[in-house]
Amino acid sequence: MAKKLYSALMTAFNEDGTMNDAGTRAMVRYNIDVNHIDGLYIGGSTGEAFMMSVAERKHLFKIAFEEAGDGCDLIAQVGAINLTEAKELADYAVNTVGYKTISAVTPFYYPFTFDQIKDYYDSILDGLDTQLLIYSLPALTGVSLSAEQFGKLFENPKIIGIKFTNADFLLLERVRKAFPDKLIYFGSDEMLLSALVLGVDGAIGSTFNLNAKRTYDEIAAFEAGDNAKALELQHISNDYIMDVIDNDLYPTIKLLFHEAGVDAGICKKPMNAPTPEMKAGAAKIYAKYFN
Ligand code: HMN
Repeated sequence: MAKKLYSALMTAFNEDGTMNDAGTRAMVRYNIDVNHIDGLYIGGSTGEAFMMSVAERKHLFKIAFEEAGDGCDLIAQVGAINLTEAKELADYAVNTVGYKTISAVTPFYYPFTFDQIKDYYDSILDGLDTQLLIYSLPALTGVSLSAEQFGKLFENPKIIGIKFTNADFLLLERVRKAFPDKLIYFGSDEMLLSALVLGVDGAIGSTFNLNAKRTYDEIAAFEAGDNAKALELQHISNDYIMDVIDNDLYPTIKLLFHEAGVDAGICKKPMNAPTPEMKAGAAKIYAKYFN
């Protein structure tokens, strides 16, 4: 099965923190029309969803779905530390809007037991006709799951895989071997090539919003057995990703969209508003990697 690339969709905001729908829709369009992306991961970390109200998250699911039409796969990230809200978001995404696939971040902040985490996933899925990707991101959530624990979550047949944002390659290999039929989408864009070697099904990430073509070329080179070319492309992508991180990750991706002619709005506070220095930095990055 061909490996798939999903951009983690950004949410555009106005200076007063309200949602900028035109900007979000324009980023959906860019991903479909210019990147020819396989899919979009909506309302994740890159989407700033954890700083949005439930009403705003629902609105995001609705406009992204409307704009994308059948142009690409869509995954709605419904996870929230408030399980009632996560269930409401899941029900809305699936039954009101029509998403076929959802994802949920592991519940974070409090040190929940594994049984509590399993109950969270089973509760989100209870009564819903859908499929779910576990969103595992230990660096930000503090929640690390073992291969055995992933296996226990997979006992729920609606759980089809993992969005694996983790540099633990031994764990990735163990999970890949133990669950060959589950989907694993890798989430650390800068380590994609190593994850491809371990047999991931694709990747979901923020940096593909602008860097999709180079990443598709890398995957194609890897699949053709041209590891030297794949590594050369990963080196360039990583130069790009490091430059973007140094310039402030999420605000800079939005500035790069501006450079590409897409009015992507800005980030929501407490993320940074773009400064003249950041704008100049983004213009340089765009000229260096995309011209
Ligand atoms: C999401 O939930 O929005 C993303 O899919 C998360 C994704 O794994 C990104 N992780 C974070 O932003 C924390 C990566 O694409 C990441 O931005 C990239 O590898 C640069 O470090």
